[in-house]
Amino acid sequence: MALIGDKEYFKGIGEIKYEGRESDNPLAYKFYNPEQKVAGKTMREHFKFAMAYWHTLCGTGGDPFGPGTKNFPWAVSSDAIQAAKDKADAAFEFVTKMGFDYYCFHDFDLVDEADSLAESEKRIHEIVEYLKQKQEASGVKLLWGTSNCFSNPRYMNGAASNPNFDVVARAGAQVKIALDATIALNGENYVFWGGREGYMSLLNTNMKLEQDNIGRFLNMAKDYARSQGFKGTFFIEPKPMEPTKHQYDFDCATSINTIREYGLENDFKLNIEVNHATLAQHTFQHELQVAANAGMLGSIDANRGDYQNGWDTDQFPNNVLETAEAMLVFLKAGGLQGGGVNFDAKTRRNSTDLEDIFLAHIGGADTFARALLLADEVLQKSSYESLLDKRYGSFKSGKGAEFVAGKLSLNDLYEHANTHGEPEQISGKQELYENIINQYS
Ligand code: XUL
Ligand code: CO
Repeated sequence: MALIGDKEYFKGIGEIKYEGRESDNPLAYKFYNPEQKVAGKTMREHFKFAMAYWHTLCGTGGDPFGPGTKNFPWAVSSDAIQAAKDKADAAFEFVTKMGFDYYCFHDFDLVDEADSLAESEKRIHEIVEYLKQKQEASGVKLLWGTSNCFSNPRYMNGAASNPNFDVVARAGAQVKIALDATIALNGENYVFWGGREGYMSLLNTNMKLEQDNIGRFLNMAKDYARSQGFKGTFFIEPKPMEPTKHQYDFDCATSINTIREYGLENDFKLNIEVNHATLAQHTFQHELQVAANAGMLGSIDANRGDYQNGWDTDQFPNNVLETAEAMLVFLKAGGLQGGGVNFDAKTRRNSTDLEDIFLAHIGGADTFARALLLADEVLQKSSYESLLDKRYGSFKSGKGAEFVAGKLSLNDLYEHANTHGEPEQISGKQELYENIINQYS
């Protein structure tokens, strides 16, 4: 492989190809066929699959009960820049071998943060120059960049929502540098996930000031990026909790309110993560639908949670039927606006072979592909759409249509109810809808 640099980290693994569901090759796609057209677009275009730098290259499997278990061969140099370059080599080898077109990063996934802001900025500049070359050589692109304003202890009380202005300013400097990096790498979007933007106790919190400060901060970031020629979309990534108890960007509905309240609706959309939806007690498809209704279905962080526990396990997607319900929303909304499907997911702590990272991403891509095919078949071939249409048929004509057109008053409803007697009992037919999904699986 000429494109991947001098060293090869994933030895013995070549390009992952589509071989179809009859294939027994674990290192092949069974359903993700990048050039196959579904509903007018290739799968590659629909999904814009991306690798997440943090899980795939940085996360060695540490948890509160023990250290990391994964010995990444790119994480050996004690020189920060050399280590960053090795990691970049591994990243581009991986993305290229997967046949993906995109990657995503936090600033300090790329290179370790230094002791001072100035030195950190220097390091980021250096690695960005290197990444530019890697992008050019491989054709791999940056789906989105972001800044990690949650790991460093200085952000323990928040970043943009910190009660201390000095910390807010420090977060601003970090976002400026991350925006510069994203723009230099032709990043297509920029993400804000507010892991520490929220509170642990209302007793010590001025919620109104903190939220207004976030609004000011996001506007500043947007204005700066636009002044530097950034044409992409900004995404807020909702999450209800973890690490903070009450995160301000709780779910899509809350985040849409933030976007509208602070006048950001022309520039911001949502990046929706499966496990964040479930932590908010919603389904993923619910969150996609809320975003789509607001014209803000921007991007997806693909993963899944675990039904038996209540935290962000970030497992790779593997539930076809659930993902198919999400793909119904996805297709009916006309896909994503600007974003793609980023695997914000990690292999388990005891999955220690480098090959496991490939198997995990193959499984995730196949789950989305199979779900897309299923959803498309349901829309094309089944009675699903006509059933749904019929369910709301009463709004198509007569008084129902006048109601939708805004032509009725409450008195008109009163008159209608008085002349029509007890409404007919009409079944919701949920089981029939569920059976239709199953039929095409
Ligand atoms: C955390 C999470 C983040 C964001 C980017 O749960 O999803 O990795 O995607 O900061
Ligand atoms: Co995420």
